[in-house]
This record gives sequence, C-alpha cells and structure tokens, in this order.
Amino acid sequence: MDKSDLGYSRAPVGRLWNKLSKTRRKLTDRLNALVTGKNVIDPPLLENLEEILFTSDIGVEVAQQLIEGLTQKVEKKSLSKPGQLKAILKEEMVSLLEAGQEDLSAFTIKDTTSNILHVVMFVGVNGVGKTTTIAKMAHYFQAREQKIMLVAADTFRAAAIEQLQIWGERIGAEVINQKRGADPAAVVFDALSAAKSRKIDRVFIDTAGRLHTKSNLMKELKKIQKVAGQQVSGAPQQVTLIIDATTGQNAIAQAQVFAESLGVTDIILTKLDGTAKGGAVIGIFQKLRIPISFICTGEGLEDFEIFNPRKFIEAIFD
Ligand SMILES: Nc1nc2c(ncn2[C@@H]2O[C@H](COP(=O)(O)OP(=O)(O)OP(=O)(O)O)[C@@H](O)[C@H]2O)c(=O)[nH]1
Ligand SMILES: [Mg+2]
Repeated sequence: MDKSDLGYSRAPVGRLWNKLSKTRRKLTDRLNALVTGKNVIDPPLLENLEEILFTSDIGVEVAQQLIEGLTQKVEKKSLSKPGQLKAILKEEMVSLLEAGQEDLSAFTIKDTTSNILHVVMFVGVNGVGKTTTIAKMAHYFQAREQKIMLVAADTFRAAAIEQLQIWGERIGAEVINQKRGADPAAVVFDALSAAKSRKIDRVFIDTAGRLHTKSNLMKELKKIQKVAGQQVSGAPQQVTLIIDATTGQNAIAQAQVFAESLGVTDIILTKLDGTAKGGAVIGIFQKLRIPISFICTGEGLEDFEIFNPRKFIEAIFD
C-alpha cells in the first residue's frame, strides 16, 4: 500500500493547507486573538472559546462536547496557560473524527485480492458535486490501475448524460447510457451486465439529485439499488453520499433522508476550497456518524483526497 494514501506524513501539509485557508483563518485568527495576552484559563475564556467554535459551523452540540472534553483535560493535567488550549482542542477534534471512522480500505485503495465487481452509487441533492466527484474518483482509481465504468443513471436532468460523457472522454473511461427519460434502473441493469463481461474493477453510478418529488427520487434510488444487487451479488457495496460542505449545518437534514432510505456507507464532502465553513465537517460527522471517505477541494480532477482526520485538523489550525 502506498503510504501517502494513508495520509500519515504530517509535513508538508501543503496543498490541503492552502485550500483550507479560509476556514483556518476564520477559526484560528479568533482563537489566537482570544488567548493572546491572557494569563489564566477561566470560565469566561472557555465560554468565548465555545462561541468561536459554534460560529465556525461546527454546530452547537459539538462545540459543547468539545468544550466539555477540553475542560476535563485542563483539570486533569492542571493546565493554566491559555496558549496550551489550542493543542488540546486539536487533539479533541482529531479523536472525535477518528472515533467513528471505519476501515474504508475497500472504498479507498486498490484491493488486489478481490475480483468481485465493486459497484458504487453516488447520491445527493442537486448541485452538490456528484458528477464531478465521480470523475475525480474514477481518475484516482485509474491511476491505481483499475478499470472503471461510468453509468449515466441521471436520465432526468437536461444535459446530465452529456456531462458524464464529457468527463468519460476526458479521463478515458467508458460511459454507459441510454436516452434521456429512460428508466435509470434499466440503464444500471444493462451496464452491470456489460461490466461483468468486460472485466471492469469498479462501476460508478451517477444518479439524479432531483426528480418531481423527493419521495419519487428515493423510490428511484432504491430501485437502482435493488437492480444492482440482482446483477452483482452484494452490489452496490458502496452508497456514497455527496455533501456540499458550504451548506454547513443544513446538509445534515438532507443527509438523514438519504441515510434512512438507502443506508449510506460513506460520505464525501465537496467544495471545501474557497469556503470558511470547513468546520462543518466536524459537525456533520458527529451528527451522522457515517464515515467520511474522501474530500474535494476544487473543480479539478486532482482536487480529491482520502479524508485523514489528523491531516484535516492540522490544515484548519494555525
Ligand atoms: N469549488 C468547487 N467546486 C466544485 C467541487 N465539486 C464540484 N464543484 C462544482 O459544483 C458544480 C456542480 O457539480 P456537479 O458535479 O454537476 O453536481 P451534481 O451533484 O452532479 O449536480 P446535479 O447533477 O445537478 O444533481 C460544478 O460547477 C462543479 O464544478 C469542489 O470540490 N470545489
Ligand atoms: Mg450530476
């Protein structure tokens, strides 16, 4: 396994660090201002700290939880210097994020032992970045010698099929589609049949973000899920929910609908570049308790990486 895949190397934090600059500024400029010139850790200081946290899109409950953990550590270690708080807060955040991360290796690295067709369904509301993320993930696995097939199962939105085709051409991956308005489950059924005979490693299914009604969308997605299982036993092994990180706390309610209907296996957060709301990652994770597999930090194919809690927290703190 490539060590860099695990994100263990802490320095240089580099790219991610640059991409998360707005979040970092919002969070740490205020933290630094809070502790500078203060000599003691007292309740008013902790209250101000809590306010900084929940106004950083982390969410009220999680901010409270972090402060509780922090207060306990301060007491246990008899800490008195405000300057020590940041390091402890970082550790609290890392352990919070690490606690619910499951082993996602089947989702994130090349499995050389399995020859079962791995099917991933990408779901999420419209505009969050499903199609772009599919292209990024395909590109990522192609670089790891996997053969990828893309399936255009958003047959509802105008130009959705063409958008996937353009990505397919750009990265050199086959795209299976039918005409607009076709039954998405039928598209998936045929695509998986083709994938089996073509020795494909991974199939990525692009789905609609919006239909006439939300319940229709869930029905359609469930049907796709069922049909995939009829073609490939155990498929889709992965139902990946794409969340736009800039929607902050609003994303949670959205995610719950998908999680309840479909049994989401993992989350990918997009658009972490150019937003100061990166702290939402912590709140979203804590609320949903669904592991985060990857994060996206731009519109390009390379703006995609495995989510590593420590690396992420290092990048949002100065
Ligand atoms: N800055 C930034 N933009 C992104 C990122 N991911 C996707 N986008 C942009 O977000 C817009 C929507 O992306 P799509 O991939 O079309 O989203 P979608 O979920 O497939 O949308 P629908 O098919 O309409 O449901 C596009 O302009 C993308 O370039 C990201 O990580 N950062
Ligand atoms: Mg799309």
